[in-house]
Amino acid sequence: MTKQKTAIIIGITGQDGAYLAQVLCAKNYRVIGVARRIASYELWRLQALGLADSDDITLGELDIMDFPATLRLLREHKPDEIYNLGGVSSVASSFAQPLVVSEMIGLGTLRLLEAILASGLRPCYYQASSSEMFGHNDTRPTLNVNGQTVNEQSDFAPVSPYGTAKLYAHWLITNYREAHNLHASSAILFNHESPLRDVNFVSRKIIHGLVALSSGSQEVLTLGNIDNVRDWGFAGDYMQAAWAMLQAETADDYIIATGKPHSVRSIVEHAAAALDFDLAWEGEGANTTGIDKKSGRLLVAIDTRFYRPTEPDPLIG
Ligand code: NAP
Ligand code: F7E
Repeated sequence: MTKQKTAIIIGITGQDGAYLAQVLCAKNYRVIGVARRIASYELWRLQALGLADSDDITLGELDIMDFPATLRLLREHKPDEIYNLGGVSSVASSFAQPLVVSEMIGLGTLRLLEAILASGLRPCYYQASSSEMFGHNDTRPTLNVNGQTVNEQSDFAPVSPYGTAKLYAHWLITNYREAHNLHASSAILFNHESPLRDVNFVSRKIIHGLVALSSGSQEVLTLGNIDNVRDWGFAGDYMQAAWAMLQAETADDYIIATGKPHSVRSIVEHAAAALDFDLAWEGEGANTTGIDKKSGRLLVAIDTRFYRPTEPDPLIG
């Protein structure tokens, strides 16, 4: 069957890349999927979705910092759509490696936009912006958070190098849309999870840790601030939204969220109940512990090394 459109996914080996590939293949796209490395072990997510050997997907290596390689890729495949998911996605890592993370997210996006202009092509463009750009309102009283939802008009006040770099990239999209008339849209994505999430993010870390404990592991699950609140959704749904954004006649910014707040603590409670633990919390703050009342075993403890120097307010979209 003749392919409907060609799309480039930058970051196809990540969580969203795998789900987006699934969405596009189902819509009869020719998918060009790139990431910095395409080693076989990096393809576990595509394998999980049955897509690693798909004839509809051409895999290749690309670092978005490499302008000539990006330009070659664009000229070779002449995409109708480009999805930029590439970059370090860990907020915690951005405190440890602020320069690397900021250059990749900020200047990586700029290089990609410049490569699009240099190619002479006019693909529709998707930018993975983040709710981390909203940050907190201690110094910005106009920010509409703390129990209320934020929207596309809310002020930004990022509190991490990751959020700050994402905001720089976000404003680039707005500028290139206006200055160069590009069909470039930003998804302001709130946290989204799945079985394909990296195990260092809190949802998978909790499930992974508690499943191990229920299978006999003695290793206590150690977490940071369990009273942090986020708006968590399912990654597969959010990638449906990513595709839909690029089908709109005009480009725009879109919040992608559920509007429902949950704490990290509540995820622990749900996962523990599903695994038949009878979880009881004891203590407060850094001295909090989670005990299985049935066996008396220590399941959860706090390790302040997982606290971040600064955290956004509860982020609800
Ligand atoms: P992920 O699992 O960490 O995937 C990131 C992808 O980018 C991987 O394929 C990674 O592969 C690739 N990548 C990293 N650096 C690159 C570079 N320099 N050049 C090309 N590719 C590069 O992240 P995700 O959860 O799928 O998220 C996708 C995007 O959405 C990210 O930009 C993230 O910041 C953003 N976002 C995610 C969430 C969320 O809750 N998941 C929320 C808001 C925004 P290699 O490292 O092997 O190159
Ligand atoms: O943390 C708290 C942590 O690392 C969620 C990325 O996709 O979403 C993601 O960033 C919350 C935070 O995700 C632990 O402090 C407590 O408040 O799963 P996370 P994140 O940092 O929110 C945003 C929107 C993105 O844009 C990012 O790309 O959980 N937390 N204890 C912990 N977090 C971790 N990782 N580990 C803990 O032990």
